[in-house]
Amino acid sequence: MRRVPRTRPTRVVVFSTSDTIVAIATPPGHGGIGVVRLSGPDAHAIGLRLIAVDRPLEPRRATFTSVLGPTTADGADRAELDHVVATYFPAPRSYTGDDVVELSAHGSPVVLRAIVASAIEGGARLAEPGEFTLRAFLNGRIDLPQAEAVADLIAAATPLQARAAFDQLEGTLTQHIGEIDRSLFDLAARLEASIDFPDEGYHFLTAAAVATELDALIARMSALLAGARRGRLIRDGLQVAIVGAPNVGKSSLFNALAGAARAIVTDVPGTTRDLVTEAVDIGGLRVTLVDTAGLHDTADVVESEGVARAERAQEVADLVLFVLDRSLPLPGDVDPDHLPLNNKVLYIANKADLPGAWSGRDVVEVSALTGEGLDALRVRMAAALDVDPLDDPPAMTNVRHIALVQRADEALRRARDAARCAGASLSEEFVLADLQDARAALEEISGRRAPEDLLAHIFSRFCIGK
Ligand SMILES: Nc1nc2c(ncn2[C@@H]2O[C@H](COP(=O)(O)OP(=O)(O)OP(=O)(O)O)[C@@H](O)[C@H]2O)c(=O)[nH]1
Ligand SMILES: [Mg+2]
Repeated sequence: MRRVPRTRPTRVVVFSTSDTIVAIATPPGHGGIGVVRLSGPDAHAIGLRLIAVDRPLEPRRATFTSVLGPTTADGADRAELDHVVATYFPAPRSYTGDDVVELSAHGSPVVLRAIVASAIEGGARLAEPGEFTLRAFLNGRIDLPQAEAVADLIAAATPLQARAAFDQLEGTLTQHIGEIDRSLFDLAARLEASIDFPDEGYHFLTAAAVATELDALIARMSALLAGARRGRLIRDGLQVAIVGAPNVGKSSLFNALAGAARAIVTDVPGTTRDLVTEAVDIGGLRVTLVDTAGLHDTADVVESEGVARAERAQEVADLVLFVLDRSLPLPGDVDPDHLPLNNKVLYIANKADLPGAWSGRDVVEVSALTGEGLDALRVRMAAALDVDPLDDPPAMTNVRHIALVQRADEALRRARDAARCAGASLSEEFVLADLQDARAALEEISGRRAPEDLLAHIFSRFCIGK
């Protein structure tokens, strides 16, 4: 058979809100409760068909009832599948902004799938990944950063990540961007008035006044960007590589920090040959620890590939834990008081439970075996990564937003510099063009001007039911 080349994407992105969608909203598997969510114009009608209730559901009231199986050919009474609590959220005051019905049954995949199947039989369509949240966006309930925050909140692995995501969901970033955008709109309107009424013989705005207003906006953007590095680390987490000579206890330290015997530990040098990773919470940050092969010259092909991988992991890491064995003399060329310090490396003197052969300034003494010094090490790691979990998370954490604010910031700086140099001969058109660039970037953040493929990309990160 001839294969027809695929021209359409495998997943159709739906930007319509005119049909009714259904999905299991709780995670796959067995649980105490499982929720099926219906959203769309027929949610209430389809929902009513599924349950043993013969009058309209009262808005926002939990109704205890039963969910019914499919109709049979002989017209016999439909069997009850489970008890459910049905709740109806009429538009627009629902999660999606559509009419929504939520059925909370016991968390049985069999029951939940049967409810979804009946809803589809009743006219609903299975929701695409992220489609409930997409509808909330399309219906204007939330903007794009808030929709992205839902995905971040669901995916959060540390309390700090969850807090940053929740702030964004609450609209912290939306508010900052909105205020800057409104000021830009206002300034652009006044500049346009200057262009439209040239006969008045004067500029509505002096170049100096424009520059001053732009300075204030640039300061606001700079404040947003100042927290961005920390924000990005909070959201995306970071990589910490554990490196050092063979047998110094890298894998033991890795296991101790991970709280599980993930990596193989033996007294044979060259035990670890591949990268082993594990996500841990260091001071509220999501850190991916990477255990590596001991760095040394070797003729063994497997080991030398391991060493090459270790070197690459060390290069890309946000922080390197360089492990030394404190119970053995250091190699002659290493002076423990003058280690090549930089803000990317922490030197660890491991095996502190054994008699020490040396000590050094700026090294963190630990015993991976007894756990001694590990808390201090975590504190040093958090400090080296320069992210204090006790501080409020910054408003911006997402590289997409950061890049767009940078673009807007550059456009405003161009406009400001033009206004500064212009004196009496201010060219409103030039300044306006830069202001429009800045506004376009800000509107791409909020989603007011987001292309469909961007939306598709963002919402495809969600799972079905979100
Ligand atoms: N006494 C003592 N022994 C330790 C400590 N940490 C590791 N060891 C021992 O040191 C040996 C090597 O430990 P590993 O964790 O496998 O060392 P590694 O650096 O991962 O070694 P390679 O993977 O071969 O490079 C094992 O026998 C461990 O039990 C420690 O803090 N104290
Ligand atoms: Mg190892």
